[in-house]
Amino acid sequence: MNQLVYVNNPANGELIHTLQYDTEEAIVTKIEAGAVAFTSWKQRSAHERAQLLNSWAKCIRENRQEIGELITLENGKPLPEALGEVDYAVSYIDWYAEEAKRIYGRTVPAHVPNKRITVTKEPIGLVAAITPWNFPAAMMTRKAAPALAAGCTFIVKPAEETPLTTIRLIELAHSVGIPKDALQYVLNEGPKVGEIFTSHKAIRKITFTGSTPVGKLLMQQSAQTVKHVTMELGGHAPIIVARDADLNVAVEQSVTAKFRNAGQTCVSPNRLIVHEDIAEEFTKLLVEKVQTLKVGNGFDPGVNVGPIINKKGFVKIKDQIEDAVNRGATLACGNGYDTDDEKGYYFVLPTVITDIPLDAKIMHEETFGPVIPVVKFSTLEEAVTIANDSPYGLAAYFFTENYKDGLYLSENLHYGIIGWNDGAPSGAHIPFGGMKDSGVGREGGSEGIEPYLETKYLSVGV
Ligand code: TXE
Repeated sequence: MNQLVYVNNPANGELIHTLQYDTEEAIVTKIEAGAVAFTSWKQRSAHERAQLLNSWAKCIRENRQEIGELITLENGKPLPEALGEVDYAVSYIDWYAEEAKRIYGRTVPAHVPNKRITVTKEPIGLVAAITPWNFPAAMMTRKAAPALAAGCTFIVKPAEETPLTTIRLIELAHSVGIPKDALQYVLNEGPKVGEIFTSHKAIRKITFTGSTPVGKLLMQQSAQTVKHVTMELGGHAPIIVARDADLNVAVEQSVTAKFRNAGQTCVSPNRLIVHEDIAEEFTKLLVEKVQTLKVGNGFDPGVNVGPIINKKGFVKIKDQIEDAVNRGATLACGNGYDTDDEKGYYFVLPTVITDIPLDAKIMHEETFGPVIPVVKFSTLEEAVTIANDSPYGLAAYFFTENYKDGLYLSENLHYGIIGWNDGAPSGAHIPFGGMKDSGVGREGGSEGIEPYLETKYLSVGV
């Protein structure tokens, strides 16, 4: 008898759906089918693959409301945000349908007259993905679309918390003609699937979005069979607010970026680093704005901040707040929870923390919750030192009207994504990814298809 997976609504703990885990044998059978499907999928023309991706995108758009509601149901984010995620997810399919037609090779001038040298690109093979629960649609399409466009076949294990969106997206793909074995999912616990995926020789690449410890483990395991890896791991984004920043813009954008998905995004700002001359005014405006945010069930109109995904996530956030308070920090607003262990839901009030020492946990650990500390700086060099004092290097933001200061910050922040007067620098057309413990590789843009391609070089004697 297969083990059951229970999918619960994080807003009230209610059971939404019950699914069966795949057995180990079933997972291996699917991997083998994916490897067989690769030989025919890669032979389809790039134009045909693009057409199928376009049909998939169209079909998801036609079912936008249903998919959005599914995301809110299993992830908890407010419905308008969930619908925005559907649009964002589809934009990756649109983009890679076009990129499929732009996979070029080149001719290299030979070093002797009687040779011709060409370099071509080929799909890597069967790709396995492991995705998180915070963007159940977008994290899947951001990986599946470039893989399929490149000519790879694809198998994904969605997060235990949010498998329903992935399953539905794959059903829609099959309904428009993407072959069943070219795009598959498996259900089982992360560690078990991780071991099977990484040890199976037919899988040539692992693409993962999730926590840094799991990413490190998957990289180690993937080394056994020398797989390619793309790792999109955690983040701990700083926002630097310079003395000359437009405070209204800085507050508006900081709040939007921070509290989206209840702070459960890898690019969520986790540290506000504000010039000492404007810190008081900035904090006042920030707290006023944060106090307008409505917390609740993502299906209720006007809700801005939904539940925390599960107890584990909640415990981490609460521990960071308590640690800050124990070290003498002040809670400028927030400091409240609505939880029910028995039912299984966890809400955290949007919280702003001030007077916090730099060695507090929240200044160094990824928060993944609707909480943000504010610290002061006096020189830009100091701001950069605080901002870079993190094992992570995914996204960093700053607000300044000064061109030279902006260049200084953008060149000295060790992050893969920089937002200058911009709290939302993501999109299908641009490379997303981080430095240091935030991962390896980029997703999106022309860079995002490269990790699914091998380079082959042909030397012909003539
Ligand atoms: O992550 P996990 P969790 C960070 C964030 C969050 C923390 C924990 O800080 O609070 O991680 O979240 C699968 N082998 N991010 O526990 O465990 C798991 O089944 C293979 C940031 O949800 O990394 C799920 O599908 N796979 C991140 C996926 O990994 C394993 C998004 C993510 O789960 C596995 C999510 C294993 N041994 C969390 N163990 C981002 N970059 O946005 C688990 N998994």
